[in-house]
Amino acid sequence: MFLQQMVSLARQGDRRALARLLSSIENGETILEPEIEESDEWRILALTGPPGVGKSCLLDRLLHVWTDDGTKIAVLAVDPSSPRSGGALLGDRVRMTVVDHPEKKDLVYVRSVATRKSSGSVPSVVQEMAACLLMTGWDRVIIETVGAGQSEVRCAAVADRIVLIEGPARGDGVQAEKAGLLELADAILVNKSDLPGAERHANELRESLQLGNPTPPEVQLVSALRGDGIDEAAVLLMGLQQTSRAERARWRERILSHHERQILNHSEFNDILTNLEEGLIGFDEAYVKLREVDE
Ligand SMILES: Nc1nc2c(ncn2[C@@H]2O[C@H](COP(=O)(O)OP(=O)(O)OP(=O)(O)O)[C@@H](O)[C@H]2O)c(=O)[nH]1
Ligand SMILES: [Mg+2]
Repeated sequence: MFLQQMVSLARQGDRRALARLLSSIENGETILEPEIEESDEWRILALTGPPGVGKSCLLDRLLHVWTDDGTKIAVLAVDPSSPRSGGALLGDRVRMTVVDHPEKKDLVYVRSVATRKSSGSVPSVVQEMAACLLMTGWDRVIIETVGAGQSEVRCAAVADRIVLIEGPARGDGVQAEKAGLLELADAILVNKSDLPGAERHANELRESLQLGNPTPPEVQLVSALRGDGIDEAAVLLMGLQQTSRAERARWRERILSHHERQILNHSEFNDILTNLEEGLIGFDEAYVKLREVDE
């Protein structure tokens, strides 16, 4: 009842209802069962990359362009729980200018996902929130996530396409490769092209991607600060097709995340942990139980 009513209000543009709906998913009070559809046109796009690389600034620029034709776009900004010290993060976030723009503000919705609050699997929560936004009349959903840990990588894998945002070279090689992010990317934007080292890094990435890869993802230079390359990036991303290599990596992440979600949401999960703790059952038995279909 609550769900239907809130969905219907949110569809009519009631942002308080939408916020309540998303919070109830975030808190695990509402569980949606999103279906993963495959189509040529993406509905969920992930922007991922190291902290401070300019993801939010870039997204703000892209939103200004993408909403020009009236497309309604919602953003889920996933707050990392680990990479930087907790509290200050939200305040740290660059304010999106598009949300204050008189003609654009109704076409954009920005919502943070506080991963620290979540007791369940974060990627599942993000996936359900994205599905909820699509259900309530948003044309596209963008997930902004710091590509730092495995959980963040899985958040990105929820999306239909993944765009990796990089910055100028820092002299320590291609970090994204280590994080397993490079193989998930359908395109790469090297931001801060106004700074030295950006072009060098773009070349490093191109070289690294060409190794054993017949159809490497595109690498483009942009500057969110100056607005250079933004129109080109907006076109590239909007029409982005998935690369087969990224598709395979994404399915892998999705299966792992589904598995984790099933286990975390199992009705007996806490009891089984207690039994393990008390030595009443062993690991094998516990695991078999957790994999039994839960009614
Ligand atoms: N020089 C330069 N600075 C930029 C550019 N884009 C963003 N910045 C600056 O980089 C800093 C971080 O920008 P954000 O957009 O917050 O970066 P982010 O990747 O979203 O950061 P987190 O969400 O905290 O991971 C800000 O101080 C921006 O002003 C750019 O193209 N050139
Ligand atoms: Mg940001």
